[in-house]
Amino acid sequence: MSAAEVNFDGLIGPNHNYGGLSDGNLASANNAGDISNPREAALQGLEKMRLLLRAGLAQGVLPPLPRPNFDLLVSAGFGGSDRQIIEQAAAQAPRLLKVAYSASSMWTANAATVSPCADTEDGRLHLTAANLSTMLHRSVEHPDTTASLQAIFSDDRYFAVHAALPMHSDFADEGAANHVRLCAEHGAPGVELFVYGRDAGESVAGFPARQTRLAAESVARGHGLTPAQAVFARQSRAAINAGAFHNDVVCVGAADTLFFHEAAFEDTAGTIAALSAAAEGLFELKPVMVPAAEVPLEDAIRSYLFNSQLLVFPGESRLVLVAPSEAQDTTSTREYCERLVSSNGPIGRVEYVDVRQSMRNGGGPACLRLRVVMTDAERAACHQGVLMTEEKIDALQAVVRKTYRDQLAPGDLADPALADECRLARESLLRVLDLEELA
Ligand code: SUG
Repeated sequence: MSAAEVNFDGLIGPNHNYGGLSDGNLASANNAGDISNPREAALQGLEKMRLLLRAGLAQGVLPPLPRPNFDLLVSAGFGGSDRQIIEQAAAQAPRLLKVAYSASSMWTANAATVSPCADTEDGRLHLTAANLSTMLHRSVEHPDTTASLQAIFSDDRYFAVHAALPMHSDFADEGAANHVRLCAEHGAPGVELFVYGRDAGESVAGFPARQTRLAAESVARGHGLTPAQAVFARQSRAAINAGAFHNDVVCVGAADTLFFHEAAFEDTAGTIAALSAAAEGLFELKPVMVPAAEVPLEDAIRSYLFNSQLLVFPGESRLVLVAPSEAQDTTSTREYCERLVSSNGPIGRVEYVDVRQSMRNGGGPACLRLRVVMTDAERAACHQGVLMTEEKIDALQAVVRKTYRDQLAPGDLADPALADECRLARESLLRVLDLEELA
């Protein structure tokens, strides 16, 4: 069956700020309290989308969620008018106000886990919203994310949108950031790799492990994957404790290629053997392991080399790695990339992109996108307003230029005018996407 990968990027909201909310995410911690530039952030994200669109790839977006999250503030006992809620929260619970204002839905790799129809028992495309239960600011995303997914993938002849798993640490789920699909070509049956950091009920020392094996297995079952197609691998504790809070900080895969750091998995040989066995008869796995001697784990995490998009570009015989510009600025990763493309391996080119505003919160090119492999019929059946054209990118950028601030300091969240600006900006974006129903 012929199918193509559509990357659904998170449209970065006007509330993008450096809240320092994510324990175990070094960039978030290091930049906590800095002044962000929401306008530049959104424009950078949209330019990345334009690059892929111009290369002939299909590009979608997921809209930003309504922020501040008044429901959360009301749950915490604040009441009255919007202005009063914000003023009280700013005075009494400033951290909670940051949580309510987080723009973290931009990282759509965490929005859901997706299995294309070629892999599922009922032949439909399955999406499970991630509960993101580990971090408070992320745990409140899933109801609105599910609503967005339902609005976009509403035709149940083609799509099954599953609600998030139960909100408990045993079911901790961070979506596609811990999931890699490998295949001969997008439309062919694939092998799905689920990476987890701990078992349900297990407590681990150090930074939080945000994905459990139980969550991964539950998603695979819900999607109707055959056991032979699903591989479960444990992320290494060393990687998590060095700051790889999701597997996609140390690993990315596409088509028949898995590109990963030596320290990504607890049992590298076992993981590769299990993937190769699952791939038998479908494709021959091409593992590209980056040794710590060439790229130290710290450099991999600081530069986000692996948080790149690995893409089949039309007309190019080898894969293209769309990497953050930080990987070009870091000597070991830049030199590694030069060797990588001049070898005759499966990755033929590296394209660097500037998504620095997002990177400073720990979100690289791969965090910003949710991969959805779709057949032509599925693409025709989904909501057309979110599929990008250059004109739509221009229109979104015009809204951003007109409505977003170019500076946002943590103290600015106390300004009740910001809440109105965010609402109006989001409404204008939703209008461009023909998604006013989500307003
Ligand atoms: O969950 N950062 C996000 C980054 C998510 C990156 N996604 C992937 N690796 N797929 C997180 O830690 C920081 C927000 C703040 O501190 O204001 C934040 O949520």
